[in-house]
Amino acid sequence: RPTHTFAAIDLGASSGRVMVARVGPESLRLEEVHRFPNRPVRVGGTLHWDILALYRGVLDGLRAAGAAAGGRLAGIGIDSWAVDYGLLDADGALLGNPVHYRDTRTEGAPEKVAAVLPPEELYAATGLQHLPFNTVYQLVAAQGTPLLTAADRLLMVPDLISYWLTGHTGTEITNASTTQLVDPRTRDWSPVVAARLGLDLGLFPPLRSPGDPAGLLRPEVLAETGLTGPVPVTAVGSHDTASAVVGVPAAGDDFAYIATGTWSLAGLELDRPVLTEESRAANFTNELGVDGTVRYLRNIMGLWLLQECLRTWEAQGDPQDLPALLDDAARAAPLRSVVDAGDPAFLAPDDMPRRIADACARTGQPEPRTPAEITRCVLDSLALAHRRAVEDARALSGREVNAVHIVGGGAHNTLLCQLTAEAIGLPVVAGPAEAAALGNVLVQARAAGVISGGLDRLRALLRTTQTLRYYDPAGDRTAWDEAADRIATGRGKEDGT
Ligand code: ADP
Ligand code: LRH
Repeated sequence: RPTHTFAAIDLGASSGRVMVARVGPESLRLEEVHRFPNRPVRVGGTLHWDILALYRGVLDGLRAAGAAAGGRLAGIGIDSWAVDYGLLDADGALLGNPVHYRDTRTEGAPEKVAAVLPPEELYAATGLQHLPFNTVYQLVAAQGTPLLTAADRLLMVPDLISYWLTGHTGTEITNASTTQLVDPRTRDWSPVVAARLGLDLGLFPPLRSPGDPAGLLRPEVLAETGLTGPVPVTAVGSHDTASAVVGVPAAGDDFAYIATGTWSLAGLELDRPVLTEESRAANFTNELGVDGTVRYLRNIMGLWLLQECLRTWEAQGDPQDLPALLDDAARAAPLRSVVDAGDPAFLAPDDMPRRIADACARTGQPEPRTPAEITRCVLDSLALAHRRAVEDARALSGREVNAVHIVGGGAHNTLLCQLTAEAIGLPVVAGPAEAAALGNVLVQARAAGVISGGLDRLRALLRTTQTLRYYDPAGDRTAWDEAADRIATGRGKEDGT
């Protein structure tokens, strides 16, 4: 049977990668052709994405993809992390450099927004979890600045890369839903929210959906990458988490997913949003998914906690080898100290081992000291946060859950997968690690007519072609209950409740 070769550009907060997939009606083979680090840059007191370095990584990756595919690609799709954007002037030139969601410029913006639009009303209109960096807060923080005033258009990061590759603009809906300016019921902008906050929706190019054409590679891109035209770019779930959820190899609908990379995004796929006050209080988000679905999930701090520990140890002259560290962590005392992986104290880049030890001390637990103890604390804490998110999602949506899927880079972390299975008390299926790239190419291949069917059909192809690992929920649940109580008590103390 003939196969077609597609490229997925997947930009994560820790690395960007270009993957090539050979897809046929019953076959799917993914190959990484280029990976490059994503290193933010602080300049003038502001934390930026190095967007041109990322774009260079994209071009290098497309050149490598062309080399792997004999110069011919059937299509390209782009996904990246959410919420961030670039501004263009009327000539289409980039104004300034996209700001990183971990920058502190949004401090005070949630309070400013709440003064004109109470959190209850904002949630009822947009269904988005309160995260201090949602695009809406970034825009309110930038209101009146020369840059925003000069802007003619605003492009979310994957739409910006797509614009540079094709010369055409658009706003892909799954990523637009992370701006907190979209109504998840209508799957369209919320003019009421924008008007109340004085934000101009005219900055956004028209909405497009996964599967829509996004333009052809420009001649200068073909020349630079050695690709033979025409090469179509197709809109995919351009929010990486939307593509990762397409890449969950589940059968049926009684599953929860945890996309674990820099963040852990844990929740359910639903066909309509849950906009209740209980859902807002539990800080659950209703992001939009592919094929009219809703991604009902909670953002959990994720492996950022470990990445930032590794960065700190390295800066302190004590670099760690990740596989050896994870082996040591597996032998460290379990559940000795745990932290709340939703604590905003962990959001910004800084000394993470210190912040973790401080959080343990604040909640009356022993301070982890060695890298192995700190790593065990991080992984136990993530497993607990995964459990809480899955239990809350079940209770708030009424959906039955019988299996948990872990996808993303964290699927390689066998200790995290095992701890998550034990904490939740349900079987865990781990993999694929590159779910976002797979979800990206599956949507392209379907749009190109190479494969057909709904998400269930795309997932069936994953089950027959990808390697998965299974984890049994063995062990003593009472230890996890007791640790969960410690976090709840700590949270209570910090809230003053
Ligand atoms: P993002 O897309 O947010 O950049 P990824 O999904 O690529 O993140 O996940 C990156 C994380 O996955 C790393 O920080 C690391 O913790 C984990 N990871 C990747 N490979 C391995 C591995 N071989 N063993 C253990 N953990 C791994
Ligand atoms: C994961 C992710 C997540 C967002 C965050 C900003 O890469 O897209 O879904 O909340 O980055």
